[in-house]
Amino acid sequence: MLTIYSDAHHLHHGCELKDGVLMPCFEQPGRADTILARVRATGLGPVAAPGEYDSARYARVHSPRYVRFLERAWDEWTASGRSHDALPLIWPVRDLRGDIEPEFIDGKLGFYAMDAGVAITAGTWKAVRASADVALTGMDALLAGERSAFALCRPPGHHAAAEYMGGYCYLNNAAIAAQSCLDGGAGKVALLDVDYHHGNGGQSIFYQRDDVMFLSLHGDPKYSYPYFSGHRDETGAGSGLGFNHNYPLPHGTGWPAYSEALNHACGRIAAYAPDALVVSLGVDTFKDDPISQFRLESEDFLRLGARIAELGLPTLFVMEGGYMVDDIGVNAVNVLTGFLAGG
Ligand code: OKP
Ligand code: ZN
Repeated sequence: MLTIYSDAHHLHHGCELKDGVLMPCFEQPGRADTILARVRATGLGPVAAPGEYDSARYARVHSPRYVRFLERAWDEWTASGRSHDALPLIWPVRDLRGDIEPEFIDGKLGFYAMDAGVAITAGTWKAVRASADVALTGMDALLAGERSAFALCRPPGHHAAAEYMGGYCYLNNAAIAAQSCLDGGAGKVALLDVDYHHGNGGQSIFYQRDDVMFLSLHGDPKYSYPYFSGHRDETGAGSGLGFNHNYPLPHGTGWPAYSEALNHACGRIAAYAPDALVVSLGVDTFKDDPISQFRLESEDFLRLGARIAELGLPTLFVMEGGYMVDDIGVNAVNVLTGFLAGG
C-alpha cells in the first residue's frame, strides 16, 4: 500500500490547556514519526511526498474566508505584539452575535473555532496545508486506479467543519479528499470515521447531501468530546436525510460491541454502493489511549482493517487521532496490513 507523508508536520507543535495548565498538545510530532517508522519497518509499501495544491481545493468544503483566516492568523497574532501560541478563548455561543466576523485577531480566533484545542503557531499553516495535500495526493492515487492508499496526515482533520477548527484539527483532510473524489468523477463516496471522537466536521460538511454518506463510531457524546455532536438521532437533513449515521458507544467498549457496530455500519455502506471509501483512521480506540475510553487491543486493529477490506471498495485511509505514541505505529499499520490481508 502506498503511503503519502510530508515532513512539514514538524512545523506544527502547539500547546493546549490540560486541566487548567498550559502543556504541549497530546497531538504532537512524535505521533506521525512513530507511524512512519512502523510503515517502513513492516515494509507496507512505498512512501511518497505529497503534491502541492491550490487552496481553492480546500475551499471546496471550507469557506474561502475561513481558509484566508487560517493562512493569516499567525501574522495577525504577532502583528498585535504576541509571540507564544495563539489560542481561541471566547466563542459566540447561543444569543451572542455569531453573524459578524470580528476584525481583531482575538475575536477572529473564537469566531472560527469550536474549542481552545487548536493552537496557531508560526508553522501551523504550512503543516496544515501539507496535511491536506497529503490527503489530496492519496485520493489522486485512488483516482489513478490504486485499490488503496494511506494518507499519513498530521495535524488531523475530522473535527474541522466548513468554517471552524477544533480538537487539534484545522482543515478537514478526509472531507477534502472525499470531495476531490466526487470532483474527479465519482458519483457517491462513503466516509467512515473510526476515531474514538465523533467526526463532527465531516458530519457537518455533508449533513445536507446524499452524495457522501457519513458514518461514525465513537464514544457517546453524553460523556466524551466533542459533547455537542454525535448522537444517534443526527441522521441528516434535506436531501441528506438518511445519509448520516452515528454509532455512539459506552465507556469500556471492546471488540465484541465495537465489531457489532462496525458490521452494521459496513452493511449500510455496502447498501449505499459508493464508488470509493474514505476512512478517518483514529487509533485512540486503543485500550491504553491517554485521552479515550475504549478497550481495543492491538490485534483488534487487524480485524478492523480486514472488515473494511470486505467491502471491496477503493479505500483511502486518512490518519486522525491516537495518542499512546509508543503504540500508535503498530495499531495504525495493523489496520492497513489487516486490510491488505483481508481484501
Ligand atoms: C482529537 B481527535 C481542549 C482540547 C480538548 C479534545 C480531544 C480532541 C481529539 N483543550 N481535547 O479526534 O483524536
Ligand atoms: Zn480522536
